Amino acid sequence: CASAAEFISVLSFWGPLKADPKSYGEVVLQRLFETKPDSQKLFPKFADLSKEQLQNNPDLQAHGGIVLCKLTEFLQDGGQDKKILKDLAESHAKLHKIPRIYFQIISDVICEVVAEKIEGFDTDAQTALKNVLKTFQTQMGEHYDELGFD
Ligand code: MNH
Repeated sequence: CASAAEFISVLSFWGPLKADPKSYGEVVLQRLFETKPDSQKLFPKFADLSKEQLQNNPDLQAHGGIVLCKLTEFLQDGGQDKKILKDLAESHAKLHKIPRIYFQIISDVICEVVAEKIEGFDTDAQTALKNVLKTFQTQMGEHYDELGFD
């Protein structure tokens, strides 16, 4: 589990992502779909779109913004308020039907994108982000267990 210091370390370089969630979220989703094309099929809105149609796509940018804002909320809360991820796990398991393995995949993508785009993101910060996203996945996994979903 990530320490409070690790949440603070991640927040110390999260400013650009908090300020521009749509742009970073767009890159994360595009990279997710490239890395793991299966993941695109899990989004009814995006399943049938070509790579070209995913460029400068306002829906993709909007959804990227939604994802990044929720992640920022989790970071700022320090993983304390269990309800944030309980609600997220419920919608993703029951409504969107996203197997938990995809949270591992998107976490790796987020680490990769942040390492590329954020200046001064050193190895300590990388480890902190990895651990914080591990905490995110663990907590999501506990809710998935309760819901009896893969
Ligand atoms: Mn996801 C909707 C946050 C990872 C597929 N996601 C939402 C919503 C939020 C959100 C917030 C809108 C509210 C809700 O339905 O609960 N999602 C996240 C976060 C992560 C995440 C913070 C991880 C980080 N989501 C994923 C992954 C997938 C996925 C991984 C699939 C591979 N999410 C969806 C789908 C929707 C959604 C599908 C519904 C989109 C729509 O049609 O509007």
